[in-house]
Amino acid sequence: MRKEAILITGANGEVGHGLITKLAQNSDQLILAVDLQPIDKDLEPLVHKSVVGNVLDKELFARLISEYAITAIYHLAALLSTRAEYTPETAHKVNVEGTINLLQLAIEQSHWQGRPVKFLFPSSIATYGLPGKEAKAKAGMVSETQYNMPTTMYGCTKLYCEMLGRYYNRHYRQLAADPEQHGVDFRCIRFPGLISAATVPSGGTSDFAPEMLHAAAQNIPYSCFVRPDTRIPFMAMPDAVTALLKLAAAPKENLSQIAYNIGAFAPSASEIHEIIQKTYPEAEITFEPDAKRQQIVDTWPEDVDDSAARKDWGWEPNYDMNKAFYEYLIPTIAERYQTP
Ligand code: AKB
Repeated sequence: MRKEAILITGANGEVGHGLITKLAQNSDQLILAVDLQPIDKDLEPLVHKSVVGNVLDKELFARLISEYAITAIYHLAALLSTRAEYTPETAHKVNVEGTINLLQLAIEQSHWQGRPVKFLFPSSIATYGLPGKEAKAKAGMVSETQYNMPTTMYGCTKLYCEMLGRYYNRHYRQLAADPEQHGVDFRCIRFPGLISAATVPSGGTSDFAPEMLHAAAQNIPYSCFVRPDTRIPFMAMPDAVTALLKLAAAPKENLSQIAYNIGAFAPSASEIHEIIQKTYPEAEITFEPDAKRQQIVDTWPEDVDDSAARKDWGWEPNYDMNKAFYEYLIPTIAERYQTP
């Protein structure tokens, strides 16, 4: 008999860290972790098995399913928005083909198990493409169906993978003589910029907020690559992990859509600067906008309308901006860098 397990790709990433920690605390399900790098030391004791490998490597997944029945997949591996612009075709390969490989694995596993396998997918505010900063200010909160015109390869791949998820969920091989019995139970969250105390992100365009904070805590000068008035939604990492687990646990019949916005707080870069400067008055933070990265952030919304998530599966952030900084980020980061 194969053992039942949850599969997590991109396990070493920001979300992976928080998710594995929480899953290991709250359930006895076996966790299979896949990442390009060997699993981080702090995660090692929490997972049943870790595999170093690429989401494009079908053999790797074939070997895993010979041993395990995968009951749920958290497919976190992706190239983020800034990095993807340097190698757009590679980003397309990793983000889209990687997702198809996992969707295919999910559908095969659904057949074996006679029930849909859950597939949790982190999408992003990068799926939006507002025409510019005036339109952005005018639009305010955007709903899931507005401005789906991403300008980055990352945004394009995320939006397309949402569509693929819908296809595998509802329409897979719709012309076959034996139409799909189970499908993949695909559920997706469009995350805002995430801020974690445990990890510093790399390759994203919303990274200015976590970079500013981690630099200040280490007393390293930081030059912010967007204008002070730049506003996008952000969220503390524990809320992002809670949201994934909450969406995963929601009764299927309550879910009226495939992809959900979730929001928490939507500060400008200067408001983030102010709160950091209050705790670290010595911090050397300057603003030197990079016109090209700024252009990307100017296409992302100021805030998101998350009423569908609130209604369908009870989404509610636990951390507003003050709580995120004063009760989670600043104390945890101080401990990490041993600052007073
Ligand atoms: C990025 O900046 O690429 C990500 C995102 C907003 O999805 N953090």
